[in-house]
Amino acid sequence: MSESLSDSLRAQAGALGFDAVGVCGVDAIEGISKRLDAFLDAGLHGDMDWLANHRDRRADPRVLWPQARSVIMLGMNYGPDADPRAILGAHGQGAISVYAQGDDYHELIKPRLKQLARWLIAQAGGDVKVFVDTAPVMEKPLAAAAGLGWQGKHSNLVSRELGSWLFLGAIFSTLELPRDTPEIDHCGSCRACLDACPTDAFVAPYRLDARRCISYLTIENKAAIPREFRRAIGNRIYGCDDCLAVCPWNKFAAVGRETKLAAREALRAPSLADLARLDDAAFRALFAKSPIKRIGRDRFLRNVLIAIGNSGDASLVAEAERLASDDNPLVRGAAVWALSQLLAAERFTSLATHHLAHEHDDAVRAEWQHN
Ligand code: B12
Ligand code: SF4
Ligand code: SF4
Repeated sequence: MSESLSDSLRAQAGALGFDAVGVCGVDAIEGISKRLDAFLDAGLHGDMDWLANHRDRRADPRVLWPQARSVIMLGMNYGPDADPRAILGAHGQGAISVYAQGDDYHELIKPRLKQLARWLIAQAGGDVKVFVDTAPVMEKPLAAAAGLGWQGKHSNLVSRELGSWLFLGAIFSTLELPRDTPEIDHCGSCRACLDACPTDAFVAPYRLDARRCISYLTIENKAAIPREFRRAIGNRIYGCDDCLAVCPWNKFAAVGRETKLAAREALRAPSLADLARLDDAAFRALFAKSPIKRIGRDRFLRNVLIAIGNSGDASLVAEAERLASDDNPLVRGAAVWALSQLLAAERFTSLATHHLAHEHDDAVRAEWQHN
């Protein structure tokens, strides 16, 4: 590819809404499999079995697609217009992580990647495949190799120009494209992200124990949230931004320019009482086109009830009491925990006696009996 094609690729990517673009070879992350194995063998991925499947493909783009010669990595800035930590601990409101306050980035970025890929084929030929998030592709190390930034101690990609708020996507191409210079680590002695984590999820710098991460606990985890993390979760009801938000490199971050990724007013500081009343249909309507719809009403209400339990707000007792009789045991169990936090011991014990008479789910019974 000529330099001018390289320049036009950047211009075209910019016109399609991407804020960062770089190219690396398919051999750029040789040696990463040791680190992936170390992460998986230590069980740090929890129940995300899909991360452990096809390890060889994930660790090496050449195994995923032998014809590929280059990887074009794209970044889209979703920088927030306010500090996402401002809502933490807010009375009666839930905190939704920045990435989930707008439209689902998967649905936005994939068509843009395809458009860019089609443009590339029209200009220079070759064949392409596009990926965002869900394929066995290690997007962060590839983006670092393509010069978009470096993996910070929180393990996400940090850009000198854009800070931490970048979604990543990849185009694999059969063309030999000129490569960019990999970015080097600029964390230095900083450890702000490691110290900011509410659940102590970092076993070491650059090494996250996903099982302790609030993002995993509130999004990926399908079961009850383990007791040891419930208080620390506070009012975070979907994902967490603390380690990103604290990074000093965000002083260069700009507000994202893609309006579809901007926060919906209804999701900036939603009322826990309103969320607690969502049935399936209302959940689907509120979260149409949002990534939150993926976890479904029951898991979402589980999260809302943890936040209600942490609210110290007696006016929310009625919601928790009603949900202690919900059809779904995951919701009932979380409602019981919320009641255990909000009610005086005597009142809780009397409710427990009443509910235990007809509660058949072992996990929910255990919640009633725990306190
Ligand atoms: C699984 C996953 C998760 C899991 C596990 C996260 C993790 N750190 O692995 C959970 C559910 C916890 C999660 C949470 C989040 N995620 Co996520 N997630 C992914 C996914 C699908 C795969 C990541 C992966 O491969 N993990 C496996 C581990 C082994 O990989 P790794 O983190 O690169 O591990 C490296 C380090 O351990 C390093 N290492 C180990 N030892 C050492 C030592 C030294 C000295 C060094 C330098 C490095 C080093 O080497 C390993 C290999 O590179 C990617 C999409 C994709 N396909 O890549 C999105 C992705 C990483 N997530 C993303 C986002 C936005 C988030 C959240 C911010 C969402 C939120 N607000 O709640 C949080 C951030 C939490 C955090 N601190 O990481 C973005 C990150 C964008 C960016 N700028 O980096 C991605 C890329 C999705 C996307 N397409 O934009 N996520
Ligand atoms: S997203 Fe939150 S819980 Fe997860 S590692 Fe970062 S600060 Fe910790
Ligand atoms: S907060 Fe500090 S240690 Fe963490 S990623 Fe940013 S610069 Fe690196």
